Amino acid sequence: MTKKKHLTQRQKQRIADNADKRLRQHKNKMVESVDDAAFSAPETGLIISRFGQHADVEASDGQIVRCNMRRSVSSLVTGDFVIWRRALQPTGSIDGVIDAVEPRASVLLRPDFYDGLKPVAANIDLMIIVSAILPALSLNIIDRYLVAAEMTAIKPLLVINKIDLLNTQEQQALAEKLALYKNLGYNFLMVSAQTQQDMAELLSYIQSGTSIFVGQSGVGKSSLMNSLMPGLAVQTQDVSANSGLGQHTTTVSRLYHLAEGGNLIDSPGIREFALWHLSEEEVTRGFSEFIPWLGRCKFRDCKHITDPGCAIQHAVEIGEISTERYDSYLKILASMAQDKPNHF
Ligand SMILES: Nc1nc2c(ncn2[C@@H]2O[C@H](COP(=O)(O)OP(=O)(O)O)[C@@H](O)[C@H]2O)c(=O)[nH]1
Ligand SMILES: [Mg+2]
Ligand SMILES: [Zn+2]
Repeated sequence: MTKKKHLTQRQKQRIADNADKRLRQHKNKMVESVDDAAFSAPETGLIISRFGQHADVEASDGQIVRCNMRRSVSSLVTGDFVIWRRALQPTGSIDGVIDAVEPRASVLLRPDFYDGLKPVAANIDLMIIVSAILPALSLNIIDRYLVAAEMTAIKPLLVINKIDLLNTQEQQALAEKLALYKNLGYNFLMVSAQTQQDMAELLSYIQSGTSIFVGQSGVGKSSLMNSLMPGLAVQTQDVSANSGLGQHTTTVSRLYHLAEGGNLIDSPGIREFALWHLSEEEVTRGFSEFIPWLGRCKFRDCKHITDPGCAIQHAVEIGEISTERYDSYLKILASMAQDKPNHF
């Protein structure tokens, strides 16, 4: 008896649910048809910037139209290619709707301490990792960014800024130190945003495709961007006045076209990112020269630290992997264990 009653209740619930669903579908259809009458035919566009539920879409004719996003569009960032439609009667405020996002060739994710992994920019071809003579040049920080680049499959370019602070001899010594990266297949440039040294060469990398600057606060990313796009006037800051800590910029990402060709994405949120979200294995694979040695260690769960029969340690001993890069790897592993929030 109780069983029968239970079933009846469930059936009732199901009928009610179905009626609800039909009503929702009908309503959605009505919304769609109203929308269809208000908007022109679908076209492709490029996301210049996103603000909450709105985004600026660049049409193929270069016009920028602020659009609403359909609820089905769950993730949308600067650099995304979208299918969108213009309002037939533009009002000058929100004049289009974004229906769908095209598959991304690449996406840059930022590990957010509270929200987990968040996409910040899409379809990036080149990650320009900026370091500087001042604050002190750290190869370990370069290696961290390289690991992140390897994980995104976005091509990295190493840029050392403020080269004006070194004399010719010091510049030569630095170039020798950095030859290590060239041997690993990473290009590097030594530039000065201040004296314009080798800025033309940097421009040649940026002139095609879409690039993004990453690097610690104070290395000169804004200065480099201003030097490449003189009309832009990105705010620069004094290293002395800025400890680089506790700064929470909420500025949105934005895509700029260079007069000489190519796009630059300015994304304050991604400039200094951590590696919390990566596993130890991913960090290991982020050192591209380690990869041929992986799987050759004596123990399958080798940590490549003190384990006997470790192929990575062997490669370091015979000079196939540089001591600097191996030490840097150990340092990253150690710091990850320390910095990682509990939920990553
Ligand atoms: N000597 C020298 N200083 C520079 C150069 N580029 C930037 N700076 C200085 O470095 C500081 C930080 O620059 P900024 O562009 O704000 O760095 P960001 O935090 O990476 O965007 C500023 O005081 C700049 O004037 C350079 O090429 N040479
Ligand atoms: Mg800046
Ligand atoms: Zn090993």
